[in-house]
Amino acid sequence: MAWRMGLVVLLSVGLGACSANSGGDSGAGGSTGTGASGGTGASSGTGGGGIGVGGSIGVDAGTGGDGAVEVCQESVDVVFVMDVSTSMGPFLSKLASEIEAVDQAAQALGLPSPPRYGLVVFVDDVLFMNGKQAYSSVAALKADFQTWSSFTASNQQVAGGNQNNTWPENSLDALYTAAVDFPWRPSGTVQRLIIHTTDDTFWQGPGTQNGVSIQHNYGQVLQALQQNEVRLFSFASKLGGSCKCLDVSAGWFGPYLASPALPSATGGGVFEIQQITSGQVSLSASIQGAVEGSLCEPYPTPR
Ligand SMILES: [Ca+2]
Ligand SMILES: [Ca+2]
Repeated sequence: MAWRMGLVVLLSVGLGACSANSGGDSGAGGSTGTGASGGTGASSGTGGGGIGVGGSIGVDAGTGGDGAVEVCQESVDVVFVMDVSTSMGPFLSKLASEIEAVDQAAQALGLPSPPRYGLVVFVDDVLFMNGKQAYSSVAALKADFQTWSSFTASNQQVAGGNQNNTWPENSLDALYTAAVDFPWRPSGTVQRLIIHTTDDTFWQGPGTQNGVSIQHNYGQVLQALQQNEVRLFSFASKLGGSCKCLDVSAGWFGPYLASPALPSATGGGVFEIQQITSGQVSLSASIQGAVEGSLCEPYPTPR
């Protein structure tokens, strides 16, 4: 299965990535040798350069189409970043019921190591579940999805109390902590994905909103995703606010001010949450597509 998956990717742009990875690996190996024999600060500097050179050689070989067949194998880390405000109950219960199918589909790809999962929940405040660590089992992740699905009826902040009486939620701080604080495995061998949901717009930090400190702004979140090579897949809404008539698509479906949409700028994607909750589009198939479509793809160069 991994072979077939690898080939599909190689036909498009995967060869460059795979070659770059192997080039980078050998470059790193060589640099270790240089550092060991030289044993000076200058040698370490040379070694660092070697990694870069190795990577660029690999890319050249890939784009040159030398016909070499390499099978790229990558695993996947997925952090779910979920809006748990009142209207999100149906989406969360659907996710709870489909997460095992999502995991089984990922396992069936024959990845080098099993997928790992993390969970961040937010309203106006943010909570990184499971001590910011990967879950030890899909059953434990599912149990937390069910707990937070029930929580949505409370209309409270995730820390409890303080009713959520504002329409924007804190997607930005939630995405930031997921990008920066999750113990992602190395990006050369593992794709790093965030599956994010919200049905409204977001607070732009810094500031205080609904009694909660909002810390990060849009540009900081974009940078955190890019620096950590994390792809963002968002299940978001185009219309929101109290009337469900305001345009809340900015940042998810299109640019926010002068900055590109976070999903497209990070090599991810965006889905309309209403199509998921209405059953028009399969949630599990959408997440499977995000995983399979990301494997062995090079992370986009920030502009
Ligand atoms: Ca909301
Ligand atoms: Ca709010």
